[in-house]
Amino acid sequence: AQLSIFAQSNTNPLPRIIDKNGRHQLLVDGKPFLILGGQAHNSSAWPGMMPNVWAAIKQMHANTLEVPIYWEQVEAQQGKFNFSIVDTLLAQARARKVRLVLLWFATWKNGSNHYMPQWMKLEAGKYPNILNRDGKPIDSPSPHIEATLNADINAFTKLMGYLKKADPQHTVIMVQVENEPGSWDTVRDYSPLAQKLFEGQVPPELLKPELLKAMNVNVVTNGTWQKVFGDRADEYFQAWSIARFIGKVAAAGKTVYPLPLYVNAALRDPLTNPKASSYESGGPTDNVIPIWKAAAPAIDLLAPDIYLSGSEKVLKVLDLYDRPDNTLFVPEAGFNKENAKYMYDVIARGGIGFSPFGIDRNAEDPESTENKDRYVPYATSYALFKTMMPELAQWGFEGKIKAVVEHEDQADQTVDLGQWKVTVTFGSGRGGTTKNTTPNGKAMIVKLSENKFVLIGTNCHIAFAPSGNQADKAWQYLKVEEGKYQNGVFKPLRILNGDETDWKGPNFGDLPTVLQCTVITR
Ligand code: N0T
Repeated sequence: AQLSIFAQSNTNPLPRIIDKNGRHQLLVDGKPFLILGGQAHNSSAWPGMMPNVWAAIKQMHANTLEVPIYWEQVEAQQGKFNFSIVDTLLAQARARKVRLVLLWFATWKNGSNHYMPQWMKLEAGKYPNILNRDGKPIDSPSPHIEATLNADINAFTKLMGYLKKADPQHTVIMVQVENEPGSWDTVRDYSPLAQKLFEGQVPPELLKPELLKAMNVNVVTNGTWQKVFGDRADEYFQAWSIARFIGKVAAAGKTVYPLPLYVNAALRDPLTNPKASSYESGGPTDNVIPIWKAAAPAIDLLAPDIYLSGSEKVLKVLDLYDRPDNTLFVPEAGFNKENAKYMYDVIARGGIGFSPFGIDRNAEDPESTENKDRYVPYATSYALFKTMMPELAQWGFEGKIKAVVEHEDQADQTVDLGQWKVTVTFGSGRGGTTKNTTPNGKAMIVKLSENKFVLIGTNCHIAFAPSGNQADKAWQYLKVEEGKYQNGVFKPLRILNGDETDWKGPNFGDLPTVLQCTVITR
């Protein structure tokens, strides 16, 4: 038996992302997977810090930990690698049946070089930072330096090679290459070396008509950055340069061990097309996704870090990163109770996962109201989703789910499902007479067949009305069952009726529940 277990784990297929009809799915061990994640704080990937991180993962019922690997730690001396932290993380994750997403904190961490090893920091001439328009040094590494690129490639390929050997069971399912790359405080590098490149020709990869059209740029066949891209030239040059660099690091790592790889973005306001001087320039912000795709084909997806607030902005961000050529994944979201609802929209879009940032803080004092407030909305959803993960992932992949999240105005929302119109009202009490104290209501409506639905939600009511060619008919619930999925089968606990369904439809409280219902016209 021992032998066959090992044999199986060694032949498990690699985690990968598949695409169909412009939608996406993450497969782990060949099966649909959702990352119900939590990210550790930046300085927590040290053995002495891990107990709190694991306690937080447990409290949250998360199935995946996102955790950094620090270049400065694994290659403290040039050319001498020590991956004992990887061993520690692998062993501890396996003991808890939790998967890992490793975050390669290397040349860029939030736009700076702070995770470069000391031997690099001490050789600023060899591994330089960039200069702003006035020639002043900026706390951000240059993407134009061969020595920096080669050093990062060397370290990253060593990490991927180590994983390939140490992790035949694929505890690590994905790797983030760098962290929020780009530059704060200058739109691009103005060093003489960069200036020369900037005055050169735009590379042919960016002169494709579809790409230029997608970026609202007049199609031209050649020219300088300034000529082709006008007042966005500085930012696009920075994006191309950084994406090229990271694309080469990713490609080298992938050749050694082809796990899915991604790059995360410090976002810009998605609604106002602000100037690049107001956000981190050169990272994969929504406006430069086509540049990143062309420059870094080894990167599987570009992922938004959600620190903006307001449902209009956040939902717009999810829409901008959910594309036929980009799988939606939210690797970081501010760890607050408002953000948990967006997970529903991510799943409905066929996104592959969600993770609040800085989870270990809830383990410091798990009983404090402040911490409970923050993590319970994630914990309750994760606990439920874990029981029906393959179903949720598959429904999302097939486009069967509509999600509704409560907006700040707390207004009712309707969803059109062809023969049925579904109205979601927010609040509690009979018919939702008591408004939610925060706009945290959320629902998923899964259309199993024309008249049969799965409903999942909190802090709302969900009601049906005949629509389309049956619009004038009367209707009723034939049956509403509350229950749970177990090994792919819905197991009813009870039939809901009377007060539990009569007042604007089934009533969802603070704890997410799963209902299966059939509706009829008459
Ligand atoms: C995030 C996190 C961590 C409109 C901040 C957010 C993490 C990094 N950066 O706690 O440092 O490693 O990825 C940047 C937030 C920008 C705010 C823009 C407001």
